[in-house]
Amino acid sequence: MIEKKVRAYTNIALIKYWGKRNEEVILPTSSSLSLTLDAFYTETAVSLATGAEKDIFYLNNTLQSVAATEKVSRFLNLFREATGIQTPSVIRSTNYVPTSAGLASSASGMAALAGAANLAYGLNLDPKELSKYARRGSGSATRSIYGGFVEWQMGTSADDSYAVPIDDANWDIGMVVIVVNSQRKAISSRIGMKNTVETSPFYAGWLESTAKDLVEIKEAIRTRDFQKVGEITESNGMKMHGTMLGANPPLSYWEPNSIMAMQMVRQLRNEGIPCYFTMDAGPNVKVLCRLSDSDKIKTKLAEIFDPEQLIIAGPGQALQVIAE
Ligand code: 2P0
Repeated sequence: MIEKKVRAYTNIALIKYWGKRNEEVILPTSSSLSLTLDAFYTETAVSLATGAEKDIFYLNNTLQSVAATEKVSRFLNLFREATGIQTPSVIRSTNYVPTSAGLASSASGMAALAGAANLAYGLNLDPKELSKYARRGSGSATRSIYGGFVEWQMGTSADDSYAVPIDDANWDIGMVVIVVNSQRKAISSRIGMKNTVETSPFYAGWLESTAKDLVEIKEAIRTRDFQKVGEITESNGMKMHGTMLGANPPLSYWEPNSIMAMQMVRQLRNEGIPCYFTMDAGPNVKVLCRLSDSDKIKTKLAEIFDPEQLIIAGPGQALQVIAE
């Protein structure tokens, strides 16, 4: 039998998602926009296991704990409820992330799982519906259904909060990812964003400002204005981190080398290479650049960082089905 796997690429937000208005079905407080990347992806196969009592979950060829399997099972329950097929599954998932980058994200993982479960349980969801399912696993996974630039529209309810492809990003754009630290972060983004929404006095300002950034970046993408896309990206990411500094207790994911990395990006800009940084819920720094400048940028960054900490990524594609 040919087993079908689904591959989903991860994405990095240029306009960030940082907060939920509904935690149960994962509805965000604002819309967000990302670039799907080709260098990091997850491949997952789900096969119905008639006769098994529970789901069996292998990640990178290793049988996973009860807790990790339950998280996957809760997600697969959405597909079982929708189809009435109660059969458990064997889930085999592999993260393709360059050497210990610490970037194995829930975005590609949950998107690939949604795609594989869609095949196994025969739901036949189209990409829009699939992005709603992926959303229930992890907010950022909503966007990994599509390639290039993708918007996750916050919507008004669980029915209209999904991703929309904006542009295939096929115009000399990419990222250099600086792996400052590949360890698991101490505070998950789920907890970090909840705390920020509940306690940061800056949060109202963030919501107002990020809505404007989204409108402007979409226009900049439409006109392929790289500088504008970069400036908005850098500013939006820093504002998100600003909301965390205002939380109680204050939260920061930065490390000394994160600041060093941002300083080097500014320096590269001063030297005439257009590039802009963004950071997520961790110390790693992602540099948005012209893909054609990425080797030059990597060489410069390698003056301080180990080349193994520097990963070049181009635009990634939409979720795809591949036969084993
Ligand atoms: C983003 N992040 O837009 C933002 C920016 C991190 C910082 O989405 O709770 O793992 O599963 O919905 O998607 C990371 O949060 O959180 C994230 P859940 P998720 O990419």
